[in-house]
Amino acid sequence: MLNKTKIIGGIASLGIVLGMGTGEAIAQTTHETHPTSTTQTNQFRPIEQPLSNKVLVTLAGLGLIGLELWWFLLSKPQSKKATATGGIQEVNITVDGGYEPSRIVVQAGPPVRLNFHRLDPSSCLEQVLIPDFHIAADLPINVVTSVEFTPKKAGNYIFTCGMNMFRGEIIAEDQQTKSTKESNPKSFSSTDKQEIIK
Ligand SMILES: [Cu+2]
Repeated sequence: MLNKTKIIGGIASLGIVLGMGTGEAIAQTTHETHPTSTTQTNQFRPIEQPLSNKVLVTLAGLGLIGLELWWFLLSKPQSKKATATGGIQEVNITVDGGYEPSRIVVQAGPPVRLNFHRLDPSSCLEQVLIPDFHIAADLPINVVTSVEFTPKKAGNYIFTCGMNMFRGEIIAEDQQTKSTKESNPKSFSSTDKQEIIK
């Protein structure tokens, strides 16, 4: 009895081993003829990709890295020049996930009015601070809030949200350096001089 079961067991195990062997052989032969059927037998078989695909993926990756570098290191925020209306230099700023524009160019001397239009519901942007002019203004949502100050000296002034997470820059340029750049000092006539004195 014992011998019989041993023999039967031995035959059975041999059969399993043989079956596995032939099964693999069949899988290998089918691999050669039908490459798509191998995914069922071996899940983690490396898939051979053509060189063009490898090059394409590499280039796409490098392109994305380049885009990130440009975004964080080279892209400059949009700057906008203030428009003078009635002696006041005015700029409209949209507050939505930051400040747009975030770089404002004004002339040193005349007063400046910044019209903040807040669209962003996040509490982060509910306040705007301009420390150099001692301004801390609340910005209600969907409303234009005007802030006025006078940059007497040329320079860069920062404005931020209440938590100093978003920021913008006010660049006050000197009027004198600007006017000498625009007009040629050699061609000054007497009438030009009179206009400057005025
Ligand atoms: Cu904030």
